[in-house]
Formats: sequence, C-alpha cells, structure tokens
Amino acid sequence: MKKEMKKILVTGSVGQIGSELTMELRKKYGAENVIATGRKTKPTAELEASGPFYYIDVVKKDSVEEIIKKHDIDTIYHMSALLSAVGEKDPMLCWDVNMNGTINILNLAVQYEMARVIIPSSIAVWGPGTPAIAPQECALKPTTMYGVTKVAGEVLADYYVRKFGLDSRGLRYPGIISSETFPGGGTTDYAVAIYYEAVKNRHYTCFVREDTKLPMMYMPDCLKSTLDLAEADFSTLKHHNDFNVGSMSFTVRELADSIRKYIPEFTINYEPDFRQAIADSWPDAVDDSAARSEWGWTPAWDLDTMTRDMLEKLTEKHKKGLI
Ligand code: AKB
Repeated sequence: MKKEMKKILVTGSVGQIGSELTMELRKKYGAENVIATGRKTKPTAELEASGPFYYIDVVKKDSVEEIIKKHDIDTIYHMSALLSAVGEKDPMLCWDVNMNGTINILNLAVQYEMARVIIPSSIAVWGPGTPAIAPQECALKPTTMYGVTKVAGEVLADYYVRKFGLDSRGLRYPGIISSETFPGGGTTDYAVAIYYEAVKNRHYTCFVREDTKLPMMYMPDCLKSTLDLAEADFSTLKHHNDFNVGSMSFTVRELADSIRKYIPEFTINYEPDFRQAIADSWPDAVDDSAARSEWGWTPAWDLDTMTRDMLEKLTEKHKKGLI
C-alpha cells in the first residue's frame, strides 16, 4: 500500500534549487513535515531556523535510511548532484554522487513504499548534433560526465517505474537563475554571476562567448514547474523522469543588453574557458510540448521581467552588505 505525501525529505537542500525548494515546500506542507538535508555545506540561518536539518551523504545509504526511519518519510525530492563544470574536474566523484546517490534513493523509495520521488534531470542530457530546439524524443549523447549521469538517472528511474511501480518523476532543468543561493559548479552559472557583478562592479568577465545561447529559467518558474509536476495526477503522465521544460532562451549579448536597460553603464568582456565546449554541446532551446499537454506547464517569466526582479533583489542585498 503506497503512502500519501505527508513527510518529505529533501536531499541537496543547501544547493541553489534545494534551498528555495525547501522553503516553498515548508510553506505548503508545514515546516516540521519537510526534512532538509545536506552533505557538508552549512545551511543558511534562515533554512536552519525554519525546520529540521540533518547532515547525510546520499552515497552512504545508511545515513539516508536513518532519517527516513526517524521521520517516517514518504516522499523524496532528490536534489543533490554534482553539476557539469565541477563534474569535468572530478568525473569519478560526479559518477559516484550522481549515480550511487540516485540508486540509493530509488532503492530506499521502493523498500519504504514511498508515495513519490522527484529526481531532477538537465539539458545536459544532450550532446553535439542535437537539433537547436531539442525535441522531447531524440538521441541522448552527452559529452560530459554530468550529462552521462543524468541520462543514466532518467533511464534508471523509468526502469523503477516499470519494474517496481515506483512513482518517480523528473524535469530536464535548463540553467536556473536566482538571487538567493549562488549555484555551484555549473556551466550556466554565468547567467547568475552576471547579475551579481552588474550590481556590485558594473562589469562582468564572462567565461563563454557572447553568442552562446542556452535555455534558461527564473527560480519562481523552476519551483512552479517542480511542484506542478510533483502534484500532477500519475495516470495523466505518459513520460515520467525526462520532461523537457522550457521558459526562455537568450545569448549572453542579449542578457547584457537586458541588464543595460536598467544599468546603462554596465560593461562586459569575454574570456572563454573549458566551459565553452560544454555550453556548445547543449541545445539553444527545448520543445516542452509534452510537459504542456501532460501536466499543464506554462512559464510566467521572460528575460526582461526576470532582469528587473533580479536587479531589484540583488541591489537590496548589496545595500545591506549581504553580497
Ligand atoms: C549546469 O550548468 O551544469 C546546470 C545544468 C544545466 O544542469 N545548471
């Protein structure tokens, strides 16, 4: 008998998405019902004060199981992962955390008859030769270890849906832009760093070329898409762990132009590094018609509305000396 979604465990809750997702889940389900966990980074004072927090290591199954038993967990948002750029620096660690962490979560979810598991994927599942607008169904041939683990994670989680009847779901996140927690070790991090630098120094040195175009999404849409998919009726889903989810796509030049509408003196220069090849291997945009038709996905933010909001929030933080 499957349980209901009442006691939620969030892995990677100190990360860029995990930190805001945890707060959102606590608002919705009650602070005591959302158990935040992380491996070693200290949570922010706000996250720590808002509800239970534990240090666990997803690679060590026992450390996860202890919390599942202690809190009678019935739902897991498995947000912990090593991202693309850091994954290229240590591919074996990326494999270990992303694959062994994921299979531990899947096995525990089956063992404890969980109601639901959410396991994010990424635009990193694609590689060179993917059409500029990536279709829902096409060959997945990533050239990064992060991408390899995301393809394998999707296929593995779909196997658990078929083999064990596990309710597992996931989205292929684009680059996520946010003003609360800085992302760690991704290729799309430039699209966040540019705002911080625009506010603090009026200048940014970008590690990819100005014509680099990638799919991106603002955090409020990221949270909405995650919760909308998590709450969709399972019987309406034809896909499970591999939903394309789109919002906006822009080049770095267009991003800089958008910032200049609010900070006219902003300047940018380009010093591409190893992350250029990763960015070049990903598509410009995604076709998210499956997400739109199967669970009603619609994004709310575009580049200029996001830029205005990011600059307002970061300017406030800068005035308070927080960034
Ligand atoms: C990264 O750049 O590695 C991530 C991603 C697109 O999954 N932001």
